Amino acid sequence: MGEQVKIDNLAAVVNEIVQDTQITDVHTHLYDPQFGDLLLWGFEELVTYHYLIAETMRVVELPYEKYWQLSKTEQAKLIWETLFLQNSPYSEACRGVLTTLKRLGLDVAARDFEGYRKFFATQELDEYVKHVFDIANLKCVVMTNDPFDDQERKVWLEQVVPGKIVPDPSFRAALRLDILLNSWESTWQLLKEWGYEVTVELDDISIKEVQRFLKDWIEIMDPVYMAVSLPYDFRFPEASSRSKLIEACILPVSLETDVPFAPMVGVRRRINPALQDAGDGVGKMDIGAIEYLCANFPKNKFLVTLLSRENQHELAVLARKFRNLMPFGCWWFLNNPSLIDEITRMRFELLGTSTILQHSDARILDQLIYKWDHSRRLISETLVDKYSDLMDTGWVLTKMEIRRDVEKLMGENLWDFLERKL
Ligand code: FIX
Ligand code: ZN
Repeated sequence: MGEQVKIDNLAAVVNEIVQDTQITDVHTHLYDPQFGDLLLWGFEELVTYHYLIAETMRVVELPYEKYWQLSKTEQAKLIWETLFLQNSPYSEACRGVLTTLKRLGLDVAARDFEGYRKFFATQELDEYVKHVFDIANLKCVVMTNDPFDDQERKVWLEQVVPGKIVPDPSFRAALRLDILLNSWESTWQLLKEWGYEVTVELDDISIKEVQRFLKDWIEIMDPVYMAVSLPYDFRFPEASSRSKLIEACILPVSLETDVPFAPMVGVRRRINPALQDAGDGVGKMDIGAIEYLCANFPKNKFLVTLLSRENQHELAVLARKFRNLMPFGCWWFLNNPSLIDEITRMRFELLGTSTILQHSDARILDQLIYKWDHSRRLISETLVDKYSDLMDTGWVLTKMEIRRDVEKLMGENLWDFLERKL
């Protein structure tokens, strides 16, 4: 039966296990350091995270275009002055910077902008990556890999394919397909340039050639999944190139290669274009599109996260109906303590242990430290409540069972889902 847990040390046991469990971070925008300056890291990158740009530009009078003309250091100083010194930095993105500094052993009370910059400037990147992974206690992170990004495509084709660099297994790939699926009317010409016999009309030959394009990049990247960010008004099926590409190319190749399809739905891209990456908004999607995919393609696997708070409840209910649907993460505008708490509780109550609770969405390496510090605390608190309710019924719980559950929730559910035969 294993060592039983008593109610009076439940919190300590759960917290120890949640802290000790290595995480698979299922969605990030990080890169293996061998990919060069695609990997963002360091104090100025931390402070100029697009979440903090949005928060700063709310309160300064500076015109947007003037902000973008500043140097990275000047941008960081403006954000630091505005959000951290002229206001208390308790927004989640501000707090995150300070948690990261604290976990790196720096004196947060000093408010020492120059001192923090100097600390990061003295780090040796490869050692520092290991240090960040150790602090955050990560098994691996999944990148976001876009074959349509010129700089990234060059690394894959000129360095990875010829074996000049061997990707670090701590950085797994995800084949990102926004450009293919959301802009086919222009993207088809790129594929043609690259030697794929496609036309904008997506005739039979084009369908086969897009499938070949997908399989070529799956061969190159060995992705954990194929992902796409889809707008809040995504519909499926519908009379559109995107719908045809998903049905005739993505889903058959996903089935053939056993690489799941990961629709991430709910963005309203660039509602304020002047804010660039910080200018995206959120919209509630019609969950019927996800339901149609799960119901009509029962052999396909779908990893799904949705951006609207209301959609996350609908997604959890849908996951109760379809074993080929694995919900993941508290994405973007949901990655805040109040909403992580609400969504995590709701998932425990509706899905038990059969979900992937969180991803970091880290764009900057150092963010792994705070995003996982904050989420682990919330997951631990929520689990203590759930186990306490369970023990209140007279159920006897062992430490081994808690460890088993936490390992599933923090990553094993992904790997099991990938292996599962539907
Ligand atoms: O589409 C995505 O992967 C989003 O996560 C990003 O576009 C977004 O800017 C982000 O980084 C949110 O955390
Ligand atoms: Zn993302």
